Amino acid sequence: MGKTITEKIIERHLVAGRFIPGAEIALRFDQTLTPDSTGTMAYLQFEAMNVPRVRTELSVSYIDHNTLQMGYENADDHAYLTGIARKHGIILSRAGNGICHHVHLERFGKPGKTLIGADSHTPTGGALGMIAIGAGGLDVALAMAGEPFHIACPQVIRINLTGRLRPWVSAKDIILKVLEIFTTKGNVGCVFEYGGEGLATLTVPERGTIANMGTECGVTTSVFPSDEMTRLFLRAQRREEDWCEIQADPDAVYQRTVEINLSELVPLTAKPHSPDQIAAVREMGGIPVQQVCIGSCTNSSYKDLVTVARMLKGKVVHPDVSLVVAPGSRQILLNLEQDGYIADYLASGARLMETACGFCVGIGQSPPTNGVSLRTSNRNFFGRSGTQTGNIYLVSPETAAAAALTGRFIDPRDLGLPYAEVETPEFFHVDDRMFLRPEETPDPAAVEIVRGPNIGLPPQSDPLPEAIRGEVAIKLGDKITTDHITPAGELLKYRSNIPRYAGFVFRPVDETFAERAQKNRDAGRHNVIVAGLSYGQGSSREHAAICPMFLGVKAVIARSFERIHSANLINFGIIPLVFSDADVYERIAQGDGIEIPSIRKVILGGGKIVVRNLTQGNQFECLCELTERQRTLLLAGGALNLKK
Ligand code: MIC
Ligand code: SF4
Repeated sequence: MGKTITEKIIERHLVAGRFIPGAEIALRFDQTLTPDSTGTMAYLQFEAMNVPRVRTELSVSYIDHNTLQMGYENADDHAYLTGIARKHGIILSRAGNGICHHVHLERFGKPGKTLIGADSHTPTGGALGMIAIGAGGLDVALAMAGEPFHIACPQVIRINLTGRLRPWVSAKDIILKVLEIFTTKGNVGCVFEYGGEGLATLTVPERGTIANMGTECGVTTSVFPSDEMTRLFLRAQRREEDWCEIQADPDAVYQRTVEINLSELVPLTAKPHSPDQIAAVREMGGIPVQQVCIGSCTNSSYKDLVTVARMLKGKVVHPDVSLVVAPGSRQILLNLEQDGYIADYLASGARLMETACGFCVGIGQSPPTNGVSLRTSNRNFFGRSGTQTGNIYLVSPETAAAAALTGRFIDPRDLGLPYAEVETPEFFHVDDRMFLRPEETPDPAAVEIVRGPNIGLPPQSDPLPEAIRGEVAIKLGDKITTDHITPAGELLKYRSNIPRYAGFVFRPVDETFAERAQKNRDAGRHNVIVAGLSYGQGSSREHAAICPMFLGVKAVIARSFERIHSANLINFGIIPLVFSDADVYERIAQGDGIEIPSIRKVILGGGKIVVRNLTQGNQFECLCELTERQRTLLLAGGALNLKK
């Protein structure tokens, strides 16, 4: 029987287990990446492991999320990250060099390799034919220490692309179509593997847009073949020697195959507040738009930004619109400048932002009250933009530029502009001088790590208690994202200060949660979170587990969990429990007294998990599928306790 691309790459990296979908496997990771936002915590934990040099082929630390540096905290984090990189053999990509996923595609990704990153959009690397997976910082720290990563062996879904995109329809519209088909829930444990003749016209950055937003479906990763397009991209990056061909076997077997005919696609949008609320742009009825943001790891490639520059050339942004543009990397910016496009942007009145995540994670550019903001990024979760009443629509660069020019939500095909496909340059202007490389530090052991006052200790957790006794500290609905649990934006600067950051847990949905939970904890009572479907969507931030742990949360009972978050909960000793009967969710209330007796014994020896609702005088069963390894982690109170 033939093999899928996923199976071929995974098999070459197996440390334990076999390629049997659903079974736990342990994988060796060749490469790691961290952004600054999750990196500090990842490296604090790496330091606690006492491993002098990273044990990967390549580890890169990017300063890319919060480069605004309001207050001293981010600058202190960045100084810490620089010292850590020098001491432990990690490449540092300095602030201003670009967003990790763009830069990694350009300079480091290699077909056939494995990459684990402390950012949920790490699967962008799948555009180069890699198995690239997002995880919590602790799992990435373990990978840097040479430990394998454990994961359920994925089911492989083939997405077969036929036909060819029509003018003004682009890669973003493909992935929005995928989101319409698969939605943001129910895809845990799957990989999207792309194939079909439609691929021949999609360049690596366009594939990157698609792989990037597979994350919004909740899949483990997305992967493309490594083909002639891949070779051309690596050649343009002056690293053709990194190319090798990887294709699925013609008789490979997939769990499911979905066909998308590119010729039939039209410009699409994801409406507020979820990336799966898909509609055709023409259905939006030309509603007025106040803000357009072009950038992020999804859509700010050279091709994206040349397309937009050509649309703007000789015109001025509509008087009611603020247009901001943030190129994905310094390389993209340098190439745009060299080819004369920056002048077109500036002449049009576009506001050039730094090559960083910025607006995408609510660091600046919050839209006005009730404002409509069209963005080329990947997440429009409630409140993420920094304006609770903001309405964020996700669109392609073409649709974004059309709105910037007209002040309305308009299909770019209706502008009547001439269309010319942007060609990828034969060679990009490559400039690697914003990387600090390990070989530039002659005596790593002598490097002093600078720790600003905001940088705390690695998280401490207690072993699992004999029983959980406390209350339902909060009851939530479906699709609670990690942006609800631990909001980012202006609070990103507290990522290295858990006691401080914990004070904001669930702030977008319930400002009183942290205080309530803290009181329970101080009174020796445990906190339990109750939630609906797909709990923990979105970011890989392990803070969404660490901060609740700090507040004394011992279990989350939900109707279902997303992969990275559920792994993070276990990593920090919080038990993810699933209602065995969906009706119980309806009956349980916030404030109910809860007891989970003998939980230590059940986790250790197996058996039914019975939860007693002391307020309502009933009890119910929960499911908790755990591997041996996960049981050990939970009993120890988390992975760091074990590794130490
Ligand atoms: C995001 O897009 O939400 C982030 C910010 O990149 C996160 C990482 C973080 O929370 O720091 C992610 O996607 O994992
Ligand atoms: Fe940065 Fe946004 Fe991409 Fe997250 S999704 S890595 S915040 S650009």
